[in-house]
Amino acid sequence: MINAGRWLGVAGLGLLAGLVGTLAMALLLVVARTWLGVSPPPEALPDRFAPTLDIDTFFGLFGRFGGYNGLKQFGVRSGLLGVVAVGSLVGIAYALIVDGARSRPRGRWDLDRRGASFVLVSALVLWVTSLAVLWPVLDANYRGLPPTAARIVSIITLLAAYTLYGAVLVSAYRFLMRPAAAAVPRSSRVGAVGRRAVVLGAAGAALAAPAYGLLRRLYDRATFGYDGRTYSGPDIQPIAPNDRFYTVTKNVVDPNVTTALWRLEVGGLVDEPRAYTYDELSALPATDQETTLMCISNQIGSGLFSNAAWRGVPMRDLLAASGPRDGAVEVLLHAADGFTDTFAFDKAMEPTTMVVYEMNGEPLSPHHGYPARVVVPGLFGEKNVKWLTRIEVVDHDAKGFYEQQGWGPNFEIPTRSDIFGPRWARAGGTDAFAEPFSVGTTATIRGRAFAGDRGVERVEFSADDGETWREAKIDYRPSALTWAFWSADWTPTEPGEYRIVSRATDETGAPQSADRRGIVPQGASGYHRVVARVEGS
Ligand SMILES: Nc1nc2c(c(=O)[nH]1)N[C@H]1C(S)=C(S)[C@@H](COP(=O)(O)O)O[C@H]1N2
Ligand SMILES: [Mo]
Repeated sequence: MINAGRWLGVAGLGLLAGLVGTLAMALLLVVARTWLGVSPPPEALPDRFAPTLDIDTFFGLFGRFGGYNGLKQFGVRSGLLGVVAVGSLVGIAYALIVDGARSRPRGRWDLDRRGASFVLVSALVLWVTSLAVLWPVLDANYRGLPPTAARIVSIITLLAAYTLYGAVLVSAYRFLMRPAAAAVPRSSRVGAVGRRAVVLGAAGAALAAPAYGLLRRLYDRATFGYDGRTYSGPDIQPIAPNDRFYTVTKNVVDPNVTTALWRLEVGGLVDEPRAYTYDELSALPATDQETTLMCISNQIGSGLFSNAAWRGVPMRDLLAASGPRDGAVEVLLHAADGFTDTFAFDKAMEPTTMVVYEMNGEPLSPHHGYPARVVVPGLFGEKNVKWLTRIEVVDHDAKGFYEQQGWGPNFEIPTRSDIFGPRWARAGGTDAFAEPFSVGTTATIRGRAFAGDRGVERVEFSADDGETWREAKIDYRPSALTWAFWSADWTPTEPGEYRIVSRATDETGAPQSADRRGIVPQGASGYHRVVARVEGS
């Protein structure tokens, strides 16, 4: 006999029990994220699928959700909703199954067997599905465990989370439906269930409060404010202060590695795999090296682009200590956030390719890869893997996080130059100086040039959109691995509109390409043009 009122009541109680179970699970997951570094499914899922998108889809989603940050927020929010939805639905289904079997004999602990099996199977199915779907990202650990240990901890945490969910669901529902004494009239039995529902709701709120508090703490560290932060403007320095160095990350919340858990492993195709602690790494002979980093997504004239003085260990020292075998093709780099990237083994063996732990005399900051990152001169930013946990020597052409989307295949930084002073602004795709120039008054145009690891030989300057060129002065050029700062004095003689342009030549004698190319898939090229308005004096 169908009794819609009863059905709804039971479903409601199942929903309540399911939500309390979900809250208990959420608390466990957020505790595990905070102190153990395990990425919960709402955070792990977007990471799992981002590399599988092609670049056009990826950028298309940026457009729909308000940039990379909007997409990240959407991903996390959908994940949270998904968890609540699954937790609620399983709770409702459980209640209906148990309720449909009130007359069935009960097993141990007075549990309905079919209901208990349903919860057990649901938890197992969730666990196995999570492992299957999330497998490639289970090796992330935001506290710094290297990949294999990280994966084991992720697997155990997920099992614990789903088990806890099932146990709390069953207990909560049993608490709600505890049989009342037979003598109690039906009306007050309903009242008893209502009172217990209130008690259970309060217990749920008690679980929700700390979970929310920890979630808030994670949210306060979230990347919404700093991902894609540029270093630009007329006041930029040859060496960027650490807190202004450009920042790019795939993460919603960056790793906060603890050196107690962190290890740097060297493994794969080597005779002797090793794992270094932070103290062991920083006790090795160190090298200081100034090197400029630039993101592949840096538009011409933009500031995903900074220079710093790094201290660390040449990667080839670490590789040599493990004895790489014949047939090594690439190094596959793994990071605490599950990020991976690769470059040629020969590049890894160049003396300037480093694993660094200091930036401008200070330990790396959490956003720039504490405790250790790769610095690989000549290759785009993404190859400079932050929060490094493992260097794996491989015998094939492996693909990293972004390369899977279709970036590359060439990640060598082409020669380029741009203008940063006086101040200019970008509007409708045109860069124009903010203030007018005056006839007869000498102004100094300042800019930067970069040629990967090939070194900037010279920079030329044109005030007539490239019709005529003259040599710019080099103001800063410490080595071939860094940007150069340049300047040129300009005294306009006629009022009007001028197009100021620069071009660089690298130390091999190759000039910067004038071809305008967008950032996809191998980084932008072309001259930086800034429009100058000259007024009569
Ligand atoms: N582990 C990890 N390393 C990473 C990234 C990341 O998301 N995770 N982003 C890469 C990208 S795309 C760039 S451009 C540089 C940026 O380094 P920065 O933030 O220190 O400037 O880090 C690279 N290394
Ligand atoms: Mo990047």
